[in-house]
Amino acid sequence: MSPMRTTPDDPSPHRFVVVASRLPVDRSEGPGGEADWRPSPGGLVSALEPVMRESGGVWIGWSGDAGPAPGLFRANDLDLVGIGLSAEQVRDYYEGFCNATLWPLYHDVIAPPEFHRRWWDAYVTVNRSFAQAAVDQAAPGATIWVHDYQLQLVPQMVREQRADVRIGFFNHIPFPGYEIFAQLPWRRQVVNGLLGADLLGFQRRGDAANFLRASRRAAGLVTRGSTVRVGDREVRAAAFPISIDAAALEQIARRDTVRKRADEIRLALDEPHTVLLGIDRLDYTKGIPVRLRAYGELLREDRLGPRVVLVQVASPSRERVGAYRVLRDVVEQAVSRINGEYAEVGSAPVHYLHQSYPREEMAALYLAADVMLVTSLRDGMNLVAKEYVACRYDESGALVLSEFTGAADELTGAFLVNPHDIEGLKDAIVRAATISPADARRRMRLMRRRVCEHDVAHWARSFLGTLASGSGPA
Ligand code: GDG
Repeated sequence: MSPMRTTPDDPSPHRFVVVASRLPVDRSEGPGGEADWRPSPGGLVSALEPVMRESGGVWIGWSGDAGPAPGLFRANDLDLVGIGLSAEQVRDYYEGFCNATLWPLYHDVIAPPEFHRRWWDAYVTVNRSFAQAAVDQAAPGATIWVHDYQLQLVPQMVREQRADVRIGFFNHIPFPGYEIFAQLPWRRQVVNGLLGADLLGFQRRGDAANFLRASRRAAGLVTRGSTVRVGDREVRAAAFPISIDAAALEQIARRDTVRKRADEIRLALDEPHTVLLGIDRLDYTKGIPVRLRAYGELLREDRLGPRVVLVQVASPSRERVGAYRVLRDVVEQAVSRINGEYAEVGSAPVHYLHQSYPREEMAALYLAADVMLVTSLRDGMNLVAKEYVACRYDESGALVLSEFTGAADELTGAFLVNPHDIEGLKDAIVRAATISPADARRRMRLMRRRVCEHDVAHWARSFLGTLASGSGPA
């Protein structure tokens, strides 16, 4: 797909503008060295694509590489605007302020956040270029939907220039308690940046409550119920739990090829009695080390029987950030220790895959697993838990789920755990691995109903409907 550039003097006809850290396409080199854009499938794109098409929308984002701004182009039948980041901005804004300041701070300081004034300056500059692109693209009275912690200053920066637009913001990760948030030297600027929006969406009610408290404490504003008064405006902060395209994923899981592949996976694992599965970005928020610790102890205590296997997909993530390199070593040492102690020639108790897979392979893995392990120490939602449920159309399987995920509020049929409590985690894994088919069905049915009814389209409709009406969520 080649970019079709529109001329720079094009009017700005877009009534719907998505501003997200990343573009919904990946860049590769065409045969002549020109940019070639391929769709990068993801929940957000499939949720927003219909709205984008209906309302003549545009998506503003970054390609993921350092280099000049690709500007306005068309790819995959969507209008896109690529923001350019220099190598220094990638280092200071993306790897620095986003991934080494905000990410650990917003995940309850599981890793220590670093505060550097140079990184903050880069954050302000990059947020300004996203905001300017939104201002340039928005038609009079347009709706602008800004996403995530990388762009928290954009709502205010847009509002300063455009009083005519409606601005929504959705935070995909947790919003921390005030005692933690207060560490941020730029806490007031961040709160004020967000308060440029008309509606602020969070994953859980607790996140919205934390934000309201931060508005009082860091910005000295008055809140009433779920609203903050900002001059003559009222800003609402509420929970809109994100979800997945459950029907599309179930369709993939039902394909003959995918079901056959699931059988092949079990065969390749030597037909174990129980397959445990973990699928995560290799991130310290996901609780992979505690999971391995619990599993290793269960093997030592022989509580899962001899024919058990853990498949752990840890897809590569943020490999240039120090804490992620350390985590990789910790995880890989733990895996080799368990395999060193319990493997036999030809079979290993942990299959560790530091790779990324196509969606079909992911669906086959979900189908092949008896027990899904989600043990995040902190997670805004955790879509993996919902994907597992969507794939289990025969209502079998069991989910062990950390109570520190947004998904725990909705997936009440899971075995909920405190991942810091290793004994509790071990008991939950044993109960999930030895569940009766009738109990599994009852729990899975409950979870499937929730995930199928509250899918990602429902999430987008509910957020945009609330933004349009200016009233609270249903
Ligand atoms: C953030 C928040 C919130 C993973 N490996 C592969 C692959 N994946 C896909 C999964 C899932 C997605 O990536 C991961 O989503 P999560 O929700 O689990 O976590 P984050 O990436 O941390 O996302 C999180 C989310 O935003 C949405 O608001 O839920 O709390 O942290 O969809 O399937 N997909 C493919 N190959 C892989 O190897 N194809």
